[in-house]
Amino acid sequence: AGAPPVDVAEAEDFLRLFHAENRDSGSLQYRIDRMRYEVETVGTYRHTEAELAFGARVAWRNSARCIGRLYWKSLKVRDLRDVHTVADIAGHCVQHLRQATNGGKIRPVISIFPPDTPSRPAPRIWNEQLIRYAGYERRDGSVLGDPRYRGFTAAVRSFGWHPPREPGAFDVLPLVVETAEEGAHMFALPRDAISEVPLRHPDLRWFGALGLRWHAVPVISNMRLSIGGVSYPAAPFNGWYMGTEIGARNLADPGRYDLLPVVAERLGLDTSRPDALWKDRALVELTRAVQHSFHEAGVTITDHHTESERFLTHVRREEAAGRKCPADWSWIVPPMSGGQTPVFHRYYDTEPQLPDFFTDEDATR
Ligand code: HEM
Ligand code: NRG
Repeated sequence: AGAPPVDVAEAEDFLRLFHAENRDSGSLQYRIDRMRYEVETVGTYRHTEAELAFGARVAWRNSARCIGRLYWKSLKVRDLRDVHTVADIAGHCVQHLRQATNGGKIRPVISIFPPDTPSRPAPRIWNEQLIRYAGYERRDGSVLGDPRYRGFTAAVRSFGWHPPREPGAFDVLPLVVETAEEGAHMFALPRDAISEVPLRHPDLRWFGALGLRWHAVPVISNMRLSIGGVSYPAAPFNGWYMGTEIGARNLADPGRYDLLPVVAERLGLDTSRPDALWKDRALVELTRAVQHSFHEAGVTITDHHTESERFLTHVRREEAAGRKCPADWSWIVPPMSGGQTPVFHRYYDTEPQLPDFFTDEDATR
């Protein structure tokens, strides 16, 4: 079924915001009247290109969990509202990867596919990110690869996806794109659209032999972009990584690659007592390896000290512009050395603002 009719009050709030921040955009009253007429007749309205780009940038600006918002105005917006077939959508996701990767000098990009409307439901991308690694559950319950994606991996396998002949810890999963007209279809990403960084440590020679790697660009593809009452469920976006996301979470969390015991052992640490802080020491070396390797590979990455400073600059700028900046402390504070970053030592506005990104239930669940 299609979407419920657009909430006119929310649409009006958005158009007022757009006009307040874009003084040269013509008559507000005329725009509101036209929107109302469209919603009355077809239950939705079409954003202008300028409204769409502004809406996406402001959704980033309002993302309370994002520490990287200083550069919200620089988001490159791809208007793909007229792309409807699963094959074309998948093709544009591949193009997104190439444009965003940009040979390592990563550009923040969002690709906006058709919205949910009463007459036509929006396409959906099942993947949480365009590039993610398979997790293969073994008979004994242990997992090869990323345990976070063992459910998704099982789902695409039952759909007919075959893992490589020799399954590994970093096998890129296929894309799954679904439309009402065509159903769900699977697409392998071309190898040359996937940029990855092999991980080495600046001083520990043995580190490279662990065979670790990570993909260069995080493209979140399962969040719904909401602009002025219109929902865009397929709107993959990316910035670049902060090293802790990979080194202190993806590779370290017990429910993910769980590598701290491995690294600590190679470091020769006493892992028998928590108060020896072996986890903390392993975390630092793992995250140093991430920062170092991305840097050496010429792939944009930031660190939690730099990004915390930038974020507070962003908060100050927003205040100077007379706006509230919603922020969720528990997501903004980095997962290591929190107290050493300035974002730790204060509170934030928590009142959500629109437009924003939302996480809906996985299409696979
Ligand atoms: C979350 C950094 C760009 C929207 C985050 C997180 C970090 C981060 C560290 C927390 C992730 C976690 O703990 O799992 C950055 C950096 C960027 C960037 C360094 C570089 C430019 C963007 C862009 C958008 C965006 C371009 C959207 C247009 C979000 C959203 C979340 C988030 C919606 C919350 C994700 C969730 O709920 O799972 N970001 N970000 N970010 N970011 Fe950014
Ligand atoms: N922690 C996730 C990515 C979440 C968003 N982080 C960003 N977003 N940097 C991970 O893959 O580790 N971004 O748009 O750049």
